Amino acid sequence: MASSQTQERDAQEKGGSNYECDNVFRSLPKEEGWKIIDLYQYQQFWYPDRYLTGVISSQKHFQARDTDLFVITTPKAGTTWLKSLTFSIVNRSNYTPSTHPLLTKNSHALVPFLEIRLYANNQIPDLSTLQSPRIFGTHISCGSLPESIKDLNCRIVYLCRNTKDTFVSLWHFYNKCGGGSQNKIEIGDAFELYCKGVSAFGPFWEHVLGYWKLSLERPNNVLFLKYEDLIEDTSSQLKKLAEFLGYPFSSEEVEKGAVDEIIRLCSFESLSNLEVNKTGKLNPKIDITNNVFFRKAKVGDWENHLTQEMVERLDHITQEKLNGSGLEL
Ligand code: PAP
Repeated sequence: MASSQTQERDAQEKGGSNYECDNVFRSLPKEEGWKIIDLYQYQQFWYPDRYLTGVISSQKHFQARDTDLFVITTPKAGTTWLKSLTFSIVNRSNYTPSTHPLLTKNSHALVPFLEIRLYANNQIPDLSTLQSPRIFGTHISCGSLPESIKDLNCRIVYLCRNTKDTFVSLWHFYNKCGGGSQNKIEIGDAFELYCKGVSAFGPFWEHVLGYWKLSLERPNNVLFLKYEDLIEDTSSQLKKLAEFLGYPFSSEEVEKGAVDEIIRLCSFESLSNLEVNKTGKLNPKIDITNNVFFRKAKVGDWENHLTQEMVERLDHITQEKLNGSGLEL
């Protein structure tokens, strides 16, 4: 049985003494298979216990501005990268290469998540003093976004990644964050849960499809990107992103190397070798260093981890789920 200290800590992480939230938790389906996190099913998606209160609190309290920009992803789609690129594009006139905030801060600190950071633990942050454009991140599913984001037609950049690499990256991530061996999850067990749609902010396919459909309905407000395209042709994807965000590169800037400079600064090699990303932490109270966000950054690493049977099964599910949508992953 959990000690009273553990219960108290769990309660605090979940937003604790708030009876309303405790009641919500009690009424929701729960999955414990990922070991390091318990997942609760809320509005058809699975949320890690410690972030669900942030989802609910942001739904209640977050008030968008029409100038806000949102970086939205499924976990492990390349969030850290896209946040770095977006922040760098929007703020490029404010910094020189030697004073750039990305040199000393992880992009999750510069582009905070609504549910994981700002509204976590039932906090209600005062975001009214932030200068526009404010840039926020979230993994919240399309249907559960705080309403004002869609009401105000805020600009959303959504990034997805092929199912197999996303799964492998997620599995590695939770094993790295897990600490002791008691929290390690076998790849086969993780795979079974993932195929059932039980993963953080999953089901993966429904998450992607929700934003894919929104991008078709509102092409001027939702830019749908793929990690593989970003890797293959970073330069043209970056220009497209800048255009969409309302910060296009002039030809003079391109000639002077502004695009290449951002690509270099935000590259995996550059970011992963910075001290802040090797030994720094987002939360000093939690023993997880920023290097968990940097592993291989390769397309097709799934080949090193998945059996033929797993590949066929995941491909089959992906095909079935995306059938008729016009989206290929
Ligand atoms: P998050 O959703 O939890 O924030 P996210 O940043 O999406 O995590 O996922 C990390 C993945 O992006 C890692 O992929 P891998 O496990 O297959 O290696 C990580 O290596 C990759 N990544 C991080 N930074 C970059 C970057 N600058 N360029 C390309 N890929 C990156």
